[in-house]
Amino acid sequence: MRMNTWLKRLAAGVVLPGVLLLGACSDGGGNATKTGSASTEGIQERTIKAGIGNSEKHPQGQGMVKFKELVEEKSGGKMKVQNFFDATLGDDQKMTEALQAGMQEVTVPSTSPLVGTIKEFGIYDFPFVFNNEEEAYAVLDGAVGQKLLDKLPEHDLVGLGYWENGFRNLTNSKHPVETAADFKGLKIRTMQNEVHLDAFSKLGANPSPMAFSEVFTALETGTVDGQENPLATIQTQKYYEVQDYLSITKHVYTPFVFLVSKKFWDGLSEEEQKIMSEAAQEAGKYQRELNQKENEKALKTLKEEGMKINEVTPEEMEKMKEIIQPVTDEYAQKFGADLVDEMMAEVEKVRGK
Ligand code: TK8
Repeated sequence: MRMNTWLKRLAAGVVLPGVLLLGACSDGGGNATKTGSASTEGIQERTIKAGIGNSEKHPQGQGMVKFKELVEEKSGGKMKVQNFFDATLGDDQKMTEALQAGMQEVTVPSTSPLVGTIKEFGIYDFPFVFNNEEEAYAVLDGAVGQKLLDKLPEHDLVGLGYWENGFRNLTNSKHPVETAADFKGLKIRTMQNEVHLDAFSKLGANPSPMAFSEVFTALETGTVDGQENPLATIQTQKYYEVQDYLSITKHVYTPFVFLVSKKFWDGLSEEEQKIMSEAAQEAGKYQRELNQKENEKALKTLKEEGMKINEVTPEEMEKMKEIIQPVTDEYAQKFGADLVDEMMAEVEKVRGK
């Protein structure tokens, strides 16, 4: 009997380094899928509740479907992701609070409504900073983006990278917006974000902040005349049913940030954290590519749906930018001039290439 127990202990002692070694080997091999299934020792049965505001059809929804597939595959089916779309768990702010409280595990909000928690995220809300996605990626995936993600843990959140919401365009029920003067008097729904509010006020519009899930009804009932979002959202939310005019303003690029509840994260093994992190990044890469494609397609669909679409000339965009500049300058001071300079230097680097 005694001998037997000793043997077992010995065996356990021998097996342990073996498992560690196996883990180390597959890490070095860089094959993420194998890492997950080769050593499921450090992986427990878990259910991850993940929610977003957009629909499953939206590129963000498709990104979540991909995230689910990847987590389940990498964990050998032990970690399950339960996706909730269309703000059924609440809007961006509410879901972020649920993560902080440990009631929900994952959400991927726009960064804009996070400014109430971490003001520096507002640097992404400055209008007309990025000319294209590549410039945005350089900032988000570089040192500046990481600095902001590093601020999340002290607010009970962990950030695993940025996904893409994209360039926002204006829709409204009144008239085409071709010049800065055309904003005058338009009641526009904005996200819950001061930079957006002040920028639209400066242009002469009448902005009001509102949670995403309330937008369609507000447009339909005429509580507001217009809203602004990337084309894929205008399509999947069917805003074209209640909005006649689409103006390609591309006035701001907004990212999504992949958030995990810190309470949940801290209870994960290193292996499980790695699975989550790799899945978020791989799904993010897929989501960005899909988003660009879908935005292009959406323009055609929105035209077919009968929206009257107008471009805004670079000259007019420049004028809009000038009008908004005092707002940008004011908030640059609030968020940290050094941080803003660092962001702009990153953009300049891409432009110089
Ligand atoms: C979805 C939102 C949305 C955003 C907005 O939860 O609120 O207008 O663009 O996509 O994050």
